[in-house]
Amino acid sequence: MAPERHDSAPDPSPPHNTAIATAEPPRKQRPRKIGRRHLVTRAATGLATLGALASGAAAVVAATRPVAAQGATAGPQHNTTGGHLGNHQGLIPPPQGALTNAIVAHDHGVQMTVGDVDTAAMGYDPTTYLTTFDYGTASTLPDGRTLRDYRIIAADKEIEIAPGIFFPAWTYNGQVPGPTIRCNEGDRLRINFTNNGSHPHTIHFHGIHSSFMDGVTGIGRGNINPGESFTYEFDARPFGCHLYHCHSTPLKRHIHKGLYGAFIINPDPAKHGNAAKERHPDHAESRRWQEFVMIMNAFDTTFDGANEVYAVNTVAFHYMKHPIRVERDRPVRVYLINMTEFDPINSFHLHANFFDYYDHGTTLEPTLRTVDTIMQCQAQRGILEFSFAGFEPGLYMFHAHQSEFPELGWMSAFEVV
Ligand SMILES: [Cu+2]
Repeated sequence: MAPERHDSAPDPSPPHNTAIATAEPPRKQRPRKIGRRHLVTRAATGLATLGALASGAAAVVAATRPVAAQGATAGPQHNTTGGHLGNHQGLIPPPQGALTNAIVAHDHGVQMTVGDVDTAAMGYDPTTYLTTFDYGTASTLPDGRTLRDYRIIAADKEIEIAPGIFFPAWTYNGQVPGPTIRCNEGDRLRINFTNNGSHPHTIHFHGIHSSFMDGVTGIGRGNINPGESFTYEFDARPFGCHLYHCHSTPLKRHIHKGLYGAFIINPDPAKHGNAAKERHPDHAESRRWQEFVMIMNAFDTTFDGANEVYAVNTVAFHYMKHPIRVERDRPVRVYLINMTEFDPINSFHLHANFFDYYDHGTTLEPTLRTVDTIMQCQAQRGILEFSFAGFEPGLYMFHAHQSEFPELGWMSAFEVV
């Protein structure tokens, strides 16, 4: 059981930079209650693992003392794009770039995790995930249509969702979210699925297909038991921003453990006209766009049916520490999906800008225009389109607007250059 920190408790694990930490002026140290649990804000010393947490600890990580960063300045260091991001205390380690100098917190404000997860060890990098699309292995059917074969393997795997916080996930292809499956409208898809996990699983696609291929417990092929394989086969329709996930029971546990991914079907310009070319990589019109896949997710690290860590694409605060680079003269398209379990909704708010929104991505005309906040229930999704053309270069935040979620990890930034 991990010890919970109290005012009088000695620090069982000193911060990396003891010299600087002790040079700080005396401050009253007390755990900050952030939402349901205390969130981690300390050096990445690997001080807590899920096993310890699951054994009864009340806090995700029971330490809140800010760790001074070497070289951090004592005075304000305001960025030109966001004064409230000024560096007053140096709560995080030395930043990686000039612009990221601005990403620090007031001592009375938003906190974030210190250090970074080991993306190499995890075999998954949220930055790479944003722009990685799996088009499968393509071949041509006798009728001239494109056939795409995909391989998806379910397996149990421990993943790092915040520095030192490990979660025993169930994964598709060893990552959470699973790979982004992408194709063109009308393609024939074959999803070769093998369950190497410890529980029965399925793949349920949001799309149009037969009952037998629906990938739910008790209907059609139903559960794929450990060691079994099955090939889901159907045509890619309708175009849009969709998802896939396990539909074994209990559903909330199978989803929350990490079995989900994005499923994008590009619209066919032959059916829908020139506007479809903007979203279709085979056409030059699409190439000016900067496309990113974002799945809003969360993790219940104590298995009590409530989340402790929130994120886009799994790792808390990843895009605050590694802002998403955007060229301001090229438009941005975000494929946004909510896979958060246990909370009824999640949301996306963009700072200093507005976007057009395409609910489910199934239309080529926006379903909402000129909004800066959108909410989604679980499995709802849509496409956001916006531009920073003419904007001042700098950092532009985006985050959930349920204020608890950003404080627990769902806080991000674009770096507009
Ligand atoms: Cu499952």
